[in-house]
Amino acid sequence: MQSIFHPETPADVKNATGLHLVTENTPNGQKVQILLEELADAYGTKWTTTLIDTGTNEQKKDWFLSLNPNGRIPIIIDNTQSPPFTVMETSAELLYLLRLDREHHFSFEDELEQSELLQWLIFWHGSGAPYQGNLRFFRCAQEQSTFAIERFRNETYRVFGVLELQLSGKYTGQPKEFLAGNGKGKFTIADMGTWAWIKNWRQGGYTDDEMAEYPHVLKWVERIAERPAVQRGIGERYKLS
Ligand SMILES: N[C@@H](CCC(=O)N[C@@H](CS)C(=O)NCC(=O)O)C(=O)O
Repeated sequence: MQSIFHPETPADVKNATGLHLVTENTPNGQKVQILLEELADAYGTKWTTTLIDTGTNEQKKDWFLSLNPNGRIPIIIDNTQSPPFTVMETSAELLYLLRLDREHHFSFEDELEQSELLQWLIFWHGSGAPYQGNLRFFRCAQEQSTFAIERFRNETYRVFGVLELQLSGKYTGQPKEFLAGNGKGKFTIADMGTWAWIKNWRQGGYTDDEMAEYPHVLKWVERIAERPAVQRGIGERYKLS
């Protein structure tokens, strides 16, 4: 079978043993960085990391595309599998890493609670990240399109409102600390996937007054930001020097 590695694959990627993460310290990279850091605290999980700078288009080179044809970070390479197994797409990566969450610290044993986790994980992956990502893209674009900016600004804000409904318990009578799970919920990969993006709400150009409409979302952002593993997951280890 052909190797997943290319002649130009960087040595630290090719020679890695165990779990390896190719990432950049952006919201998508941070989703997976945070879970790995949480797994390290809970189970002593170990992994190695290659940081790339997507500004240089490293992710469009053959060595990268042979690991992820979509040419985007992050990628997991699991060298404990033979041959090494690659995982692309952040939510699939979070779900893949749950194999290490033997005691269900960041997921659920109960099928219905796990379904809730999947609903919120996929809701963000499909309806939050693309809107917020496009909002940033069009706000930073050389050619300014008011129509596109307004569209993605409104949709992202609407999605924040959906999370506010879930966290406030407006229609269920059950305020929640985290997106999924019975009662007040439990901190899971659904929160990790969503938080890595929403914490950057200021970059979307939203005002304090606008976000004050979503007090439960703001409290949830703060609650998650307090976790040491979350702080490490967005911290120095992932900054290119
Ligand atoms: N749907 C993908 C999105 C990944 C993604 O957009 N990653 C960005 C960084 S946040 C990237 O690699 N951008 C570089 C590019 O588009 O070439 C996922 O969830 O993994």
